[in-house]
Amino acid sequence: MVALEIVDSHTAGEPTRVVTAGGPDLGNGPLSERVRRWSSTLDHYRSAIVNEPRGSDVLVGALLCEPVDRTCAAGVIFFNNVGYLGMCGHGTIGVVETLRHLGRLQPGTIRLETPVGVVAATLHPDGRVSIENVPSYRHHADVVVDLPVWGRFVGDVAWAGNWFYLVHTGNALPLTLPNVDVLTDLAWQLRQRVNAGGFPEVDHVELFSEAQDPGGHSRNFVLCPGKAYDRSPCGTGTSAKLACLAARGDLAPGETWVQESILGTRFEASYVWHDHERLRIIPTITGRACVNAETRLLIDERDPFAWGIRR
Ligand code: PYC
Repeated sequence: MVALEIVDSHTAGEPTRVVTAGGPDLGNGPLSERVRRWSSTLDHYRSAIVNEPRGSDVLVGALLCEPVDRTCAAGVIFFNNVGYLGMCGHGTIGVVETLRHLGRLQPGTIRLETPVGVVAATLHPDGRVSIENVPSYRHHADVVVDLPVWGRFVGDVAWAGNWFYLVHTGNALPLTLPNVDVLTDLAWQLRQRVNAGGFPEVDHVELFSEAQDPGGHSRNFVLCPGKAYDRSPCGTGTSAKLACLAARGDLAPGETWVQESILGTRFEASYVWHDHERLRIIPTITGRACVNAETRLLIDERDPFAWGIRR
């Protein structure tokens, strides 16, 4: 019998399952190497933790591990229903709230090592968490996608710890829960076309409209790699949005951007230049997570779905 200690939380509606003990032994090499090892030989652990029957398509897992960089409080590897994420903004906020819940963290700033670089996370005295993401940039502007029935879309490809195709779809198709099926279908078609059109690395699609609530700057719908949509405004997605705004000169450094999710939950975001000449930014995303479960997952080899239902 394998037992894993976990803490569940949600950040602005999007769930995170932090594995605090009992996860796979990935050695102590660079985190990117540990991900390769996990995905090639121990992937069943990923599926057991986040997939049904213990989890669901929307759940993002976070494995806490020893960092290589000793200035970091911990290493963290994020994963989902189909694979592994470079970084995860809502997940990092969930990790910080989890560490606070476990009594391992006081207000202040820590560094966390991820497979794509070190991020800083600040727990504020009021419980909000700000994360300073990895350097982010617009990779390609004005990528045109023509879809049957839908017509033409023009969007940007950007990196912010994950790869995104970002496109303003306007208010004609409201980014609201009753439209989730059609939004998912549209975003999936866009992803396939963008992948086929020279950007095979893009695995997140982010649709934008005007904000629906006062004080918001934009609303988004983010489709994740395993076809689940992000209930939060997506930390890396908001970072990618800032990189595109910065590259266009549409948002100044230090200016606050309020990003609404499809649920209407919000992240506040801003950036500083990392490399002005190359239009690379360091985004900061602020949000709040709530812990909602603390338990042990049991993996019994006699269970036909011990290692999860895998696609
Ligand atoms: O918040 O960065 C994020 C994220 C990525 C996928 C789901 N959430």
